[in-house]
Amino acid sequence: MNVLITGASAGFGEALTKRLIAKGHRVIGCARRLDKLNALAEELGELFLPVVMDVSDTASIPQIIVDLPDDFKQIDVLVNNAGLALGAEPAQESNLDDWMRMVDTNVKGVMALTHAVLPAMVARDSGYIINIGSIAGSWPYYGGNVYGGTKAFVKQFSLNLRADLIGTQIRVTNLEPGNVAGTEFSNIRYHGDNDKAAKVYDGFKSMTGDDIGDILLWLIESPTHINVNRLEVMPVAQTYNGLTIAKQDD
Ligand code: NDP
Ligand code: 8X3
Repeated sequence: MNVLITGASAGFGEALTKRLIAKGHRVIGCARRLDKLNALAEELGELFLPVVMDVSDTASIPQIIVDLPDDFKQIDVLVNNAGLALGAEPAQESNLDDWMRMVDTNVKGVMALTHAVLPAMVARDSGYIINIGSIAGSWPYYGGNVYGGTKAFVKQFSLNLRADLIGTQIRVTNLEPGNVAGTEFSNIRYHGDNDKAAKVYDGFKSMTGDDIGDILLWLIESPTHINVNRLEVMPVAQTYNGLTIAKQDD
C-alpha cells in the first residue's frame, strides 16, 4: 500500500510512518523540514520517500503529486495530518497572522491535498482519506477560537466528502484526538515557550504520538467495507467541562 502523510517529520505523522514501514508499506512523507525527512529516509530505507512540501503553498501541491516517482504515484491512503495551533489567547488578544497561518495550513492545506489526490481514487474506485481533526473542532474552550474553527471545518469537510462519495468504495475518517503529549504541538502553539508547553501535560497521564500512530494504523488496516466516520479519543484523565458563568458581585 502507498500512504501519503503530510507532517511526517514529527509527532503523529512520524509515528504512523514508522509503523507503516515496519509493515512493508510505502510512505510518501511530506513536510517542510528536509533535514528531518532525510534522517527518516536514512533510518527507514527505500520504502520511505521524503518529499518537501508546504501544504499552505496550495499552488505547489498538484505538481508535487504529478511528479511522484512511478512506484509511489498511486496514493492508496492520504493522511491529512500537517497542522498547527498558534496561540491560546482569547480572540480579542490574538494575532491575526497566527489566525491566517492556521487557516492556510489546517484548512487550505487539507483542501489542496484532497483536491489533488481524490480524482485518481475515484477513477480506481478505491482509497482512504484520513483527516486529523481535534476535539477542538467539537468542543469550544477558552483560547480555542480559530484553531477550533479550522478543526470544525476539517470535521464537516470529512463528513461532506463521504456524502459526495456515495456509491464509491472510498473511505473517509476524521480522527479527533484530545490531549496528546510528546509531540511538537504545544511547543509550536506557545511559540517556543517550552516551559509553558510542558505544563499542558503536567500531573496526569496523557496520550502519546505512539498511541495515535497505533490508532491510525488500526484505521488503515480496518476492513474495507467499514467506514469510521469520526473517531474522538481522549486520555481518561480528560473529560467534558460544564458551561461557564461569569458571576457578578452586586
Ligand atoms: P507536531 O507539531 O508534532 O507535527 C506537525 C507536523 O506537521 C510536522 O511534521 C510539521 O513538519 C508538519 N507541518 C506543519 N506545518 C506544515 C506545513 N505548512 N506544510 C507541511 N507540513 C507542515 O504536531 P502533532 O503531531 O501533535 O499534530 C499533528 C496533527 O494533529 C495536527 O493537525 C494537529 O492539529 C492535530 N492534533 C494534535 C493534537 C495534540 O495534542 N498533539 C491533538 C489533536 C489534534 P514541518 O515543520 O517539518 O513542516
Ligand atoms: C489539540 C488538542 O485540546 O489542544 O487539537 O485543542 S487541544
